[in-house]
Amino acid sequence: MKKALITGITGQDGSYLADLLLEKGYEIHGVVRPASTSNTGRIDHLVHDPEIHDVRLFLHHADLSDSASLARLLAHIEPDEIYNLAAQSHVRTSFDIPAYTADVTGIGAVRLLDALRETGLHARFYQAGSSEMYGKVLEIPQRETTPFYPRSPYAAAKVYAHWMAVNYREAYSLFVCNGILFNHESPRRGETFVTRKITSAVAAIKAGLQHKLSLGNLDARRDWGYAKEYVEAMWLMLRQEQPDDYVVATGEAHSVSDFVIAAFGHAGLDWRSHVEIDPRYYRPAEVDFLIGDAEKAKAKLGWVPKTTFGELVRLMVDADVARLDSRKE
Ligand code: NAP
Ligand code: G4F
Repeated sequence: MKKALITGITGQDGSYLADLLLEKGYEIHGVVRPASTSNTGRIDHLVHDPEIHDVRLFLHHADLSDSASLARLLAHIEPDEIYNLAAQSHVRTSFDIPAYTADVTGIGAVRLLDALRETGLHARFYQAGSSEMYGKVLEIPQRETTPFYPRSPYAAAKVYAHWMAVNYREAYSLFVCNGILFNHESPRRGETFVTRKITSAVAAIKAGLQHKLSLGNLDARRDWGYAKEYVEAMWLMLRQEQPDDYVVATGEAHSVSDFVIAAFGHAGLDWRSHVEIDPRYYRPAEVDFLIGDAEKAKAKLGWVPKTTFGELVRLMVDADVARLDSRKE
């Protein structure tokens, strides 16, 4: 049985990746950062399954800011594959806590890479890179060869982690892949990211629990895909003969206002009666337009996106409506 270590297992992607790898027969080791309240909501369906928890899923306390905890874990688990998904992943927040973001999102990746090098294990390593690294884009669409131009402390930290991953691959012949993933969303998306903020508000407005939704820049355009499909691309990268870097994207861009219109429309609501602009949600520097070219992932990994933008919006709204309905029962 293959062993995988997942940092960020309590996040959106980590939870879907755990589902996928369990289906594929892996033994999973998840890094959970110690917290005073439970942070395992997205993996509770696994934690509460007695045939999975402590049988094929093991959770360990560690933190990307603590090298010793990471080294100890690697030596103890001896994983075959490592997926580094943990990060301070909120772009707006990174302007408020830039040094913390650099420490966790940037140097955290190096701590884990260096723990791998020190232990002498031959584990394959996935580093969660981001389309935010393209920032003020230098090419349309963005592909693996497009130069980076980060526009936030988060994006700068990810660029550092990306190049350190390349460096550890070249300097120490480690099997390290960078996935450059464009925005991907789901019902498990954190509620402060714009898509989930919109769909959870639509559900609350429909239920009569909320009236207004405050948003920032409605003109920003993103290449939005479905998270459940994107974690499969991570796994496929580690199946290749040679380590490499891949863009994962749909190749379609939509504005925040497109998302608003589709989400309110699906619920039969008029968005103009509910949405207001609050400059608090503007960013000191914005990324206006991201659109990816995932031809390399298609050609080498056989990965293609399946869920359309419209389907994604609808499945997220439906999930939030169902969640509120189940609370009423
Ligand atoms: P997410 O939902 O915000 O999950 C982040 C995870 O990192 C959580 O499990 C969080 O734990 C953990 N974490 C935060 N700080 C940590 C620390 N100091 N030590 C250990 N764990 C820590 O993010 P996501 O959307 O799943 O994204 C996964 C990765 O892909 C992130 O690296 C993100 O930056 C990157 N990415 C995401 C997207 C996207 O569109 N979703 C696109 C490109 C790249 P808690 O649960 O305790 O907070
Ligand atoms: O949903 P967002 O916060 O995602 P953002 O900044 O694109 O970052 C996400 O995707 C990246 C991949 O490119 C990841 F690397 C990163 O970890 C994260 O998962 O914002 C999307 C857009 C922005 O242009 C923002 O200005 O929506 C705009 N926006 C408008 N109103 C808002 C809001 N964003 C948020 N979070 N909240 C608003 O009220």
